[in-house]
Amino acid sequence: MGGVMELDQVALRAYRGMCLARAFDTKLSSLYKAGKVFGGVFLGRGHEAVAAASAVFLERGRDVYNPFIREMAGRCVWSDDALLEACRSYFGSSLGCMGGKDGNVHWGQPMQGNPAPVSHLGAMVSVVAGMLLAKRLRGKSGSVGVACIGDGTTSVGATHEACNLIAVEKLPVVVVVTNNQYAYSTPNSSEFACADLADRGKGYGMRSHSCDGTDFLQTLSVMREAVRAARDGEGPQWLVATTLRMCGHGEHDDASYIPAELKEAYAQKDPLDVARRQLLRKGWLSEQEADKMDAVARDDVQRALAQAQREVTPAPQTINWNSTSWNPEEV
Ligand SMILES: Cc1ncc(C[n+]2csc(CCOP(=O)(O)OP(=O)(O)O)c2C)c(N)n1
Ligand SMILES: [Mg+2]
Repeated sequence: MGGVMELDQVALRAYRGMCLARAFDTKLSSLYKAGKVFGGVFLGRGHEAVAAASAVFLERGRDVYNPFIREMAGRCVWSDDALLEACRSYFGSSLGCMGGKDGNVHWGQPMQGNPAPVSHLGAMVSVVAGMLLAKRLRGKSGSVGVACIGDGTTSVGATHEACNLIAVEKLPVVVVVTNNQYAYSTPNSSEFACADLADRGKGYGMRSHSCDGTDFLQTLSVMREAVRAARDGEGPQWLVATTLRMCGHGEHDDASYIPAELKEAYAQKDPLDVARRQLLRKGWLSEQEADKMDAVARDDVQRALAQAQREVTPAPQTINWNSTSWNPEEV
């Protein structure tokens, strides 16, 4: 999909996903603070450019996309029903793809190539590897898998085992590492001792890419090359995008451990603002169109939330507690 689209169309698709995600995050945060959401709320503020880029070069049905907790922008790019599915998950609609049994971000549609993420950091990287290996064994070629992880997740044993397997098997996987400089409250300096996370990919034998995750067009261009290389059979790719989580780990966390100067520096380069400026400068979007896109995104969020909240919640006595049935032979 992304491969045959012109860069202006790709960029607009990605930016629309970013607007939807930001509008969703803003609304969800206020609902959480008003006590209207049960359980945790996890946002992707500051991650929108890399999240949108991680999905925009993929095709639902052919490729494998594994977002994690901060990839709402990527989910919105990947599928048109993402907003409604996210609302259904948070508000427990039994019509959602998880039957209303999740509660926040662990939803997916494996039949479309989007396995539902589990909480255990790093565990999904091997799932993406397995799905790509299965495609290879069935003689299917041309598919790419994207596994989204964080800086902290690069230090988990499960990540290491999966990345080693991906590299040894030369699977067409792009491991997208969003380095938001913290794993919960632990800063990079206490997470790893190597100079640059990009070196970890080289250590596995993957080609390594780096970008400034607040720079929308740079992130798109680096991601495009990584996905192209994986799709063209050049082997696995490792991509590190640096940004800052412009919120707490979840909305229960005030992120007071992030120095004020760092927060201020990143507030000046909010990925949404940077993307808008870049699109205006390129002439791919006018001020009016950008404002309209924002307004439409806010309306879409209101509508999806209203619909999900009207839908019936599961009845614990009668529902089927097995996970949604799916046929791994068809994935
Ligand atoms: C194996 C495992 N250990 C610990 C946790 C608890 N935990 C959830 S998210 C998180 C931080 C993840 O940091 P990072 O990978 O940098 O992603 P970010 O939240 O910064 O986007 C931790 C420690 C977990 N879910 N799984
Ligand atoms: Mg992190």
